[in-house]
Amino acid sequence: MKLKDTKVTTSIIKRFSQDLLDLTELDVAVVGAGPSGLTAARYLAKANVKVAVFERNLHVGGGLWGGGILFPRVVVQESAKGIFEEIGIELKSTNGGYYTVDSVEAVSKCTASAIDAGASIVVGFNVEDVLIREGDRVSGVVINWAAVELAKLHVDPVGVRAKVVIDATGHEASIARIVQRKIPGAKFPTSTGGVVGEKPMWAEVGEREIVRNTREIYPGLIVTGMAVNAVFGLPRMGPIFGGMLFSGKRAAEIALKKIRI
Ligand code: 48F
Repeated sequence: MKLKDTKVTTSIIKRFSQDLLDLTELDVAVVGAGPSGLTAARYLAKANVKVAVFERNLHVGGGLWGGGILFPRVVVQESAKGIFEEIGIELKSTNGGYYTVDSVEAVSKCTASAIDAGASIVVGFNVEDVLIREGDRVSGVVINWAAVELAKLHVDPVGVRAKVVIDATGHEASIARIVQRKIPGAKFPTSTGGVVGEKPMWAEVGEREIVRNTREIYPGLIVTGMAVNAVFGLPRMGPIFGGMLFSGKRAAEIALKKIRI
């Protein structure tokens, strides 16, 4: 059979345009495809919620790939074992109730399980703004090709409507910072009323507090993962990852409640 160049072209353009059109109205938009965002997306999709993850890199996984000091293994505490096993990740027991996980396996299975549950993941898209509607509510995200930003091209972005937005952007907490910058008087439930900024590393406290503080910080905006610690001024925790997955799960539970009101 003769391969027609234009068939390759039209197949790609038709398929991706269709996929993208389908994502213009969402139940939940997750920003960032790190462990917390992927986990939130998986639980939401499992509950039949229309959810898409927008990731600015061409790869998913965020800070999970690099493990600790570039040794691609991360640590999981006893209490978080189940949430990793749920998606078939193998845990190797070390000393004193700690387990190690292969980063590549963890990224792959967090991603595959989210997709299999029905979540869409789009890479190469930067979320550069939010939509504010219905009074003062975060009602969607504003996206552009990350390549446009990298090349510093003057190209306008487009909007995507979502009932709930989840900031899973990691240390940057970039969506919370956008809301803080663009909405004068916006108040978050933090000690300063805004993004406090992450504190020095203390795994024990960081892991304990991340789930407790995973919440809606502004109408329509939920924070999860390291973005929680950045927003609330909590310590970072280094290469221990139980809290990331638990926080993603908690964000999904909160989003579900909001959607179903
Ligand atoms: O950083 P990241 O992995 O966030 P996380 O899910 O997990 C944190 C851990 O990896 C690690 C840690 C564990 O103790 O400290 O750092 O909280 O993933 C965040 C993802 O968000 C993307 C970014 O490229 C990364 O893949 N991202 C950030 N800002 C934007 C974004 C944006 N404005 N638009 C799209 N993607």
